[in-house]
Amino acid sequence: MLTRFDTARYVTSIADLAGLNGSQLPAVPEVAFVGRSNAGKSSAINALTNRTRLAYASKLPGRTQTLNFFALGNGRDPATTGHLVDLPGYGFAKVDAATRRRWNELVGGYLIGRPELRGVVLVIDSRRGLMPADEELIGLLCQREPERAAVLHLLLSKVDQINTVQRRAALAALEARARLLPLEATVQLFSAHRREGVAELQQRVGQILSR
Ligand SMILES: Nc1nc2c(ncn2[C@@H]2O[C@H](COP(=O)(O)OP(=O)(O)OP(=O)(O)O)[C@@H](O)[C@H]2O)c(=O)[nH]1
Ligand SMILES: [Mg+2]
Repeated sequence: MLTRFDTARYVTSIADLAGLNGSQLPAVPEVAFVGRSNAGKSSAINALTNRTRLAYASKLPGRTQTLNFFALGNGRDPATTGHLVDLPGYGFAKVDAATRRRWNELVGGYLIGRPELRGVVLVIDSRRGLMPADEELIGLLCQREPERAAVLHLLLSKVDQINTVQRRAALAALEARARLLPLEATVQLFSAHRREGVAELQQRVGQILSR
């Protein structure tokens, strides 16, 4: 059976907030993928949609600089019922002030103000854990109007790189942090390379899109 994730297709890349407001995108529920540069956002979207190159997974950090929209359908029905949005990464040291300002305006404006945003998948390299820049991003999400509150799904990525004890520790630390957040937050382990946690991610993203 075709799931909504199998029908995912690239729609458009948006470079600034004016472009977002002027876009002809249908107003359907959205889930955004955010995280530090190189955390594994694009790889997570590819794994989620059973594709190898839907969201281009780059080896160069900081490659994605636009909001990249992917449309989800409903089985064979081509009508768009939801969007996945791949956001530019942050926390990459070698970026100039102008790029940083553009990022703040675009991603901050999107996360705080986008009416269609239902939830955010925050991708965190499981070898590093939650970093200050991730906390700042969660802070942006917490600035949304209460009636437009979005949920957070914390994805501990690249768990193929750590052992069982480290996995347990990383999960426990993040769950402890999640419990203290002023928004609904869930946590899971994930590996795009080994396709671990793909079904769990599909289920959670599906739930968030149906909120
Ligand atoms: N070992 C391992 N490496 C991974 C995994 N997922 C992604 N990577 C690697 O991590 C690097 C970054 O992956 P991307 O998916 O491009 O990361 P991103 O967060 O989209 O990066 P930006 O778009 O630059 O912000 C690539 O070299 C991937 O091959 C994983 O599950 N395991
Ligand atoms: Mg990317």
